[in-house]
Amino acid sequence: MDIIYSADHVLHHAAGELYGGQFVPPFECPQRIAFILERAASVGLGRVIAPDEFGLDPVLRTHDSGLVEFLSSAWSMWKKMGYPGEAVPTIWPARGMVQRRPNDIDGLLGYYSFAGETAIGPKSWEATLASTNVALTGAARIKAGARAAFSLCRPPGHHAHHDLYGGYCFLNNAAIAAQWLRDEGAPRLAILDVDFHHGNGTQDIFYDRSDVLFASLHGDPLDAFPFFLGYADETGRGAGEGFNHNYPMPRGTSFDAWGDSLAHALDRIAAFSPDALVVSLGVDTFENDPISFFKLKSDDFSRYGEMIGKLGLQTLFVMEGGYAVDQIGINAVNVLTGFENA
Ligand code: OKP
Ligand code: ZN
Repeated sequence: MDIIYSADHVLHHAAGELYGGQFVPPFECPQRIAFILERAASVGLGRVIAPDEFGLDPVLRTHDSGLVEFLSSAWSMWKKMGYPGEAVPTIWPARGMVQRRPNDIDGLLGYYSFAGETAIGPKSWEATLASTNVALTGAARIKAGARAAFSLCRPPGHHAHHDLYGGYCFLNNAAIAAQWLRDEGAPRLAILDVDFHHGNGTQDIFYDRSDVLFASLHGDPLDAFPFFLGYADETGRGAGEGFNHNYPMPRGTSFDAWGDSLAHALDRIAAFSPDALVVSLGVDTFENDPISFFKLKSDDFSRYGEMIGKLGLQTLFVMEGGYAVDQIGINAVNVLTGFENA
């Protein structure tokens, strides 16, 4: 399958992530993508294609215009304050406070985020737009009839809500791609999120809709980021009731149980009979991932790629997380070759 890739991802390379009470080098780093690209080349996965420009229209079909305006101007507002470091939020409109948009950049950072680990740098917005164009270009391949495409997105997207950024994500690439396919005429889409973390942003965006089914397999939010969404009883709202499926799983989950959840999710997707499938592909379910607690082995990624392939749906893979950088290429590409071998 073709790989859609933009070198512009390197424009987002924060110096620090707030973790364990310190600023550490971010787990979500540019080398992740280099390793995946290298592995894809070494197995001959497919051609590497540059993204087309889609502009802001498809972004605004999915995201709040206030968020988009904020993200595009955050760095210049931050610099005007004369701050020495990168832009990070330090206050949020929590319980008992008002949800009212302030003017000041420190207030805006909290108003438009749900978590504080993700630093905004001088060119983070440019990298974010490139990442979204990578996803949209993959979606265009699917529209054109391709069996599959791999959008090698960075920064990732699945944590970005309609009007919130956080968890390394600014714009929700998978959601924007799915909405674009809807707008181009596909009546039903399914999104399967296999990243270790709950796809809270994707759930938020489609929660009240019956035309986009969402299924997410993830670490139980009682014990894992993003903590405040992703429970099994979140099944959709209004017309969307029954079209949201969460599979939270405990610490130490290995492929036996994880694969059972996947089989269950795939049954629900098959029963929904979507026109195409978008996979939020995070490989932080790996046993050696530094910030996650599942126990999948490299071979398991091939096995589940094959399970996804057996659905027989046109499939857009959108890269999300995965922080065991040395093995990220093997694990991500195993999913894709497993899919192709189905
Ligand atoms: C992004 B993606 C764990 C800290 C978690 C944020 C994780 C964001 C994951 N102790 N920090 O879903 O891979
Ligand atoms: Zn993740």
